[in-house]
Amino acid sequence: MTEDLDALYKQMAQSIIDGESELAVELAKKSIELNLHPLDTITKGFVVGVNYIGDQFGAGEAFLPELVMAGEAMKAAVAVLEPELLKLGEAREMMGKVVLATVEGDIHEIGKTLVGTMLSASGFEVTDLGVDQSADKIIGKAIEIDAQIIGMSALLTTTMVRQREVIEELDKEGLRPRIKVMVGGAPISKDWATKIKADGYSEDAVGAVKLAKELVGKADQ
Ligand code: B12
Repeated sequence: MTEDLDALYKQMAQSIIDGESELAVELAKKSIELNLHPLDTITKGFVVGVNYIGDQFGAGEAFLPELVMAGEAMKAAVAVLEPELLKLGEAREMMGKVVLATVEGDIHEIGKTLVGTMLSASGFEVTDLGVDQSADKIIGKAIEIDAQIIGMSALLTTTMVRQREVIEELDKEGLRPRIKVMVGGAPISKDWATKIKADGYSEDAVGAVKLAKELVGKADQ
């Protein structure tokens, strides 16, 4: 059984590497039939593939069309699994309001959306603004809905500086510490979060939920 499972995870990774959206969707559905944990399916299966193609691209051994197709396949697979992730959360008290966005100039959305789904499943009310969002839009929405947390994703070394801009703007307007800021994305580190004075950083969606709970003072729930 474990060997079968390993083979299935490998097939999932390969479907992303090959940019085979239909196959990725089929495999995601199969994982649900097999009652696999959706987060395992994502992290042990599909993410392995998208990371591989990302590394290949970084090394000049894969090109933009392959990156785009892998991204599409990844998005399609995660979309099948999102309702399953939401089902994992039980109804409970509202934990807090989060405005989530990928920063301006950056269109990577898969990780940000996954973080949003996990936060929703854990009782947070999430307003996902989507990708390529300016500081003004992010802060404006947070004020409008009286959010406790702003979560920002950045996947490019050229766009991670935008996270700092949002924090500086919040400081200037005297909106901290009322609005806490958490940051994430592949190039983001704890050091970066400290440097830009974010309230927290997490390297994955499970950690993002833990962090968000800490930021609203509900770490024990
Ligand atoms: C898929 C992909 C794309 C897709 C995105 C599709 C989509 N709809 O999102 C497409 C093809 C569009 C794309 C485009 C580009 N990409 Co791209 N892409 C990737 C790739 C392979 C995977 C990203 C991904 O989805 N990972 C899977 C998810 C689940 O992981 P994640 O995003 O890291 O998110 C997790 C954590 O980071 C964290 N997290 C994320 N957000 C947040 C937020 C908060 C608040 C918290 C707490 C946590 C958190 O939790 C998530 C879940 O566990 C990465 C390589 C990589 N390994 O990261 C390159 C990569 C990020 N891309 C790269 C590049 C260069 C580009 C392009 C500039 C290419 C080009 N020449 O046009 C463009 C940029 C366009 C733009 N302006 O944004 C480079 C960046 C290099 C750099 N140092 O800046 C990378 C690293 C590839 C490489 N090795 O060169 N890309």
